[in-house]
Amino acid sequence: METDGLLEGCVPFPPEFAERYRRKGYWKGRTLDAWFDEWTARFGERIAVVSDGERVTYAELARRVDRVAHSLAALGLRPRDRVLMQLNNVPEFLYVTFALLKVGALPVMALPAHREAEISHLLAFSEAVAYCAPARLRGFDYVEMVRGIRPCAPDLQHVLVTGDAPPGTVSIDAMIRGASGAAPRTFDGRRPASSDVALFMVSGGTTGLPKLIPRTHDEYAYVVDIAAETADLGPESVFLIVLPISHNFSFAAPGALGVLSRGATLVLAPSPNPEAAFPLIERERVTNTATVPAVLIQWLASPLRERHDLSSLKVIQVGGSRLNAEVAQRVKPLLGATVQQVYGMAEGLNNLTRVDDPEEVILNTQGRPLSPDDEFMVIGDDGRAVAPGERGELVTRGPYTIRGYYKAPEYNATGFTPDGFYKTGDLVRVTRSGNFSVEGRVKDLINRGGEKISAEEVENAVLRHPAVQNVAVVAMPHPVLGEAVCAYVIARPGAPLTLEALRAFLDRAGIARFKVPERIEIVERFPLTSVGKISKQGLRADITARLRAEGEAT
Ligand code: OOB
Repeated sequence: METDGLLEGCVPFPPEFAERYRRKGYWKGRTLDAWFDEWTARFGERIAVVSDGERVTYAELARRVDRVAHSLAALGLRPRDRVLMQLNNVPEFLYVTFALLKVGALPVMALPAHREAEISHLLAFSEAVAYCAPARLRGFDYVEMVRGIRPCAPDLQHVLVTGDAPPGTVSIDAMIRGASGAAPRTFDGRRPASSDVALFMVSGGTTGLPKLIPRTHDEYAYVVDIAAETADLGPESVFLIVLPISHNFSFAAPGALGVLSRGATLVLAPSPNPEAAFPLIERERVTNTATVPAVLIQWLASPLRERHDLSSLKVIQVGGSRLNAEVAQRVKPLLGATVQQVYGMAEGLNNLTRVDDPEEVILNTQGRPLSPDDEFMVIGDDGRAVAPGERGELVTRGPYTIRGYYKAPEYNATGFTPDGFYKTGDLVRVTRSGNFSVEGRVKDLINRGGEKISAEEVENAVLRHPAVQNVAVVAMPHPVLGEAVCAYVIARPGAPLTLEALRAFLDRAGIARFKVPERIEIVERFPLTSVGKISKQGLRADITARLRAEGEAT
């Protein structure tokens, strides 16, 4: 029996669109877990995942996923239960994710860097019944964190951990070994329909706290399939995951799902540093990977490049933030691989340059949409399409772009056009070759090396500091990350504030480290726009000028 309709709180595709996407064969009417079963049956003895020296075949992957799924069902997980996922790049991420899909429960993809502030919001907002994380990672105790925020998460019943499971938590390792005591059982509850939500991505957010992005089986499977096609993945491909696997780029553009759909091999790196990534590329003869520009710059600059054989690399996808053409140009000579620019978003639309595009396109543009039915417009301030080649905001709809965020009717009313186009908040230009050039944005966020930070969210946290009268958070230029966080603060009279004090305060408040300002400027007043709002443009110009002057001074 299938679940009825779409999960409450989600915005459906209008029937005429859904019908078209099915008729054209984009939506195949199959759930992700059913598709997973096809892969594992077909690719049985091939190597699916390599991690920390362990090699797991597709057949073994299927067995482990089954064991975890039985254990999850025995714990009482039901279809449509939400489960917050905060695992790092370990195979357990795949076991639990596919097991949840089998049970019909819905993973919510948080990032390992999220802390109390984000996790308590995500647990509460998604009404998660379970939370899944490493017990400890890089000196941070996730179990202790979740204990502290339990009062904010009334629905939370189970904490599932990798590594040594402290009392009161459930060991994922025991589930995998089939030692959790779970009796084999079929998942006899209602089965998800392919048109229903499969999982939630988390938005970087432009307003306050992160929003949830519901992705359905049909449309997610479609974009994974065409992304794998466009990235030219085949059974011989070896794909290295260096960015967090729960991010849409690593997971589905084509990412882990695309790799497994082709019978290829996934290699999981614990970190994107050259020290971790290069030996894996050499040992596993990695052919493909996906990075953000900040990581790529690090790779290009690393002396370790000379000490490892990276000649197996064929394609390096680069996305998440704007890649500078000068950097792009050094990739082929120094790393021997072709760049594939990826301009994507967790909300849907994926744009890629194609590996056989002319060099000019590969170096200078962020690619073009994947599906023939991706529709887009580039609009001006008046909401109308700009002249061809002019800059404007990109709005889009199509067979794998959401029609609304989860339980966010007010935001959805402004975040989408009346005819269902998602407003990306990105300023783009369509080049003569028909590709996008991403040239800025209208949304108020900072893109720190691909990590999206809502200015408003950081401002709200800074405002709680007793020495702060008012604050405006803006992006400042950064040579490697592209952008970093700068806070302009009007301090309360007689209350001095240092960067160190502010950072310590925000750490204690439990906001993710990557969002904490790297610089503060104490000012008397903010520049204002003609309508009297704080001029963020003015502040960005100010910090850019200050940094330039300091650079010249040294
Ligand atoms: C990816 O997804 P998100 O959801 O973390 O961030 C989306 C935003 C875009 O709206 C744009 O502002 C920016 O990130 N962005 C880029 C870019 N790729 C993403 N800006 C300039 N150049 C690029 N190549 O970041 C994401 C999702 C799937 C695949 C790749 C990236």
